[in-house]
Amino acid sequence: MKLIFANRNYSSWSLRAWLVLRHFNIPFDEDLVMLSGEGWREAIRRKSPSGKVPVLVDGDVVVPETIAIIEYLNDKYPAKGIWPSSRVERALARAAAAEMHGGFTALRNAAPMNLRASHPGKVDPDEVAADLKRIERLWGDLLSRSGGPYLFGSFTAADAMFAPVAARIRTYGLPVTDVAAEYVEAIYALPAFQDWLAEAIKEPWVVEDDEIDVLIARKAAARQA
Ligand SMILES: N[C@@H](CCC(=O)N[C@@H](CS)C(=O)NCC(=O)O)C(=O)O
Repeated sequence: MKLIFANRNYSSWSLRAWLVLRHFNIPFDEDLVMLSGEGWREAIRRKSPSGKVPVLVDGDVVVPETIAIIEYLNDKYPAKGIWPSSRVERALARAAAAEMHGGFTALRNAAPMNLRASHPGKVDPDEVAADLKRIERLWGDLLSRSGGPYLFGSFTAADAMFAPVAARIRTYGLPVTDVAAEYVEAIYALPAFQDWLAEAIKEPWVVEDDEIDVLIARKAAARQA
């Protein structure tokens, strides 16, 4: 089995799928593609039917889309506990994952994942306030239900889905409740997350579209135009 994924520093969707594979000790090979450089989009399109990563390749089976990858892994390794074991908790976990997949666009656009960076104060809190409020509520409800440290007690795919949000909160020093801040620390404490981070910070590549200083400069130029 092989996971095709992009720059560890920037690729939030790659991180999610990779965390599930690594945390649940599923053997896989890695195929790293770039999100920058000459012809990068075409290079991804040659490997990915959707033109996006991550993509899981298992023999003849080619699975794009993070949620589909997680479900494929859950079907293939039902004993691993990728989703919570109870039906009710599985429903809540899948709902949280779906909400993450389809939403929080203000946060995702205003605060791109950039693991090696530290940019406190560079994201306008008003731009992300509504998304953060919902995330705090969602995390708070699930953590008080489970007792933590992860959303359903032990780490599941729902946590993998939110790991990039935890990283954004840390990188941009976003103001969150103590409960949410503690959950961010729990994500950072996960050995699989630390493994990814250790490689991410070594990467030399810069993706300008995901650099907050570039985005701030572009906004200022647009205002002046
Ligand atoms: N809906 C996709 C989103 C994947 C995605 O947007 N991946 C980004 C990298 S984090 C990508 O491939 N971008 C390349 C592009 O948009 O051309 C999923 O759930 O996996």
